[in-house]
Amino acid sequence: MFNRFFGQKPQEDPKRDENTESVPEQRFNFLSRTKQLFSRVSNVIKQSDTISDTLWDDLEEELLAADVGPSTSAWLIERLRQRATDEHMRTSSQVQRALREELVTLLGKPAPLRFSNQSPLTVILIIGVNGSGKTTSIAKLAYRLTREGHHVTLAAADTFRAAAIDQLKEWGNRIDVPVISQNPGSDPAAVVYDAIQAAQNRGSDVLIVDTAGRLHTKHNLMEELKKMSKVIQKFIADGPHELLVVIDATTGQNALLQARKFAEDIGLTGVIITKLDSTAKGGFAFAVADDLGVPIKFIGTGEKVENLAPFEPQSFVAALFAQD
Ligand SMILES: Nc1nc2c(ncn2[C@@H]2O[C@H](COP(=O)(O)OP(=O)(O)O)[C@@H](O)[C@H]2O)c(=O)[nH]1
Ligand SMILES: [Mg+2]
Repeated sequence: MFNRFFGQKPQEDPKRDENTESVPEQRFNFLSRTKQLFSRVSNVIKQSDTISDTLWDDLEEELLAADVGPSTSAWLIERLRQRATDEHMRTSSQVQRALREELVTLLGKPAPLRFSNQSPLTVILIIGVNGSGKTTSIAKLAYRLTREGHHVTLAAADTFRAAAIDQLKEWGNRIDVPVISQNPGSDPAAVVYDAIQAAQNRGSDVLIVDTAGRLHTKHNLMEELKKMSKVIQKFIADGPHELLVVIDATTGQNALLQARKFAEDIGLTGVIITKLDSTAKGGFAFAVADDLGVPIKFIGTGEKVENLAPFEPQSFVAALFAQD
């Protein structure tokens, strides 16, 4: 399994990312910057002659540098120390293996999208601060689902900015997916109402709702989300089926603080981490999984519509430590 990702060359040209879904060796090119930091994590372990306090201190420092985050890094070190004692570890490769195992465990099991088993229509709400990549991720997800044979409708419930509605419509045109919208400033819950009816009339099986990302008026945003959920539940008792927060990896630990506020106030079901291709802070995924307690469902790996991948913890960790 791990060997599959060994020996791959870092890919310099971001354009080469497209259409590489089916080519395993190239699937993780987008992680090249993050990998540089994780090779330092590996080196600290490899270069250590003994399993000592110095190793644990140096390792923690490198995990922090890789943006794994203070509490997650501290937890990992504690866990590894314990395992090293319990399992009588003597070699650096034992520590290396244990670290990988713990990182995979932190990320949890692969978590596919949840589809309704009661209603023909599954409703997915997408939330997150402006600029995090919500609208782009919605287009990517719609594109992916359409290719898998689903019939998708989109709802432009980010009615706060005219540009947001136009952007979603533009994506809808490009990927040939209907977008239900109203005028800027209209009630997002009314858009959702229309969109559910339209989706049902068209025989769609998935409705994805784009929402506004105004954290500075957090209360209103939460009220808006509750109202949207109520409208959805009028039609579909077990909806919404997914409430996914989009987090921009380039903003690192700050974005995590914002997402935690969402997680505390509403029932998040998962995370989409975007822009992993533009950052060395991919280690941030571990902090996200650890801190928010919901699975990472998808990752954004570029700006193109194909650049959204289901998150696979085991492959992700393997790719981080793959040697070029
Ligand atoms: N490189 C890269 N850029 C992304 C990714 N996802 C989104 N973006 C870019 O991030 C910017 C903001 O995205 P947008 O969808 O408008 O964010 P929204 O305000 O949350 O709806 C756009 O320029 C997108 O092209 C990604 O995975 N990788
Ligand atoms: Mg948007």
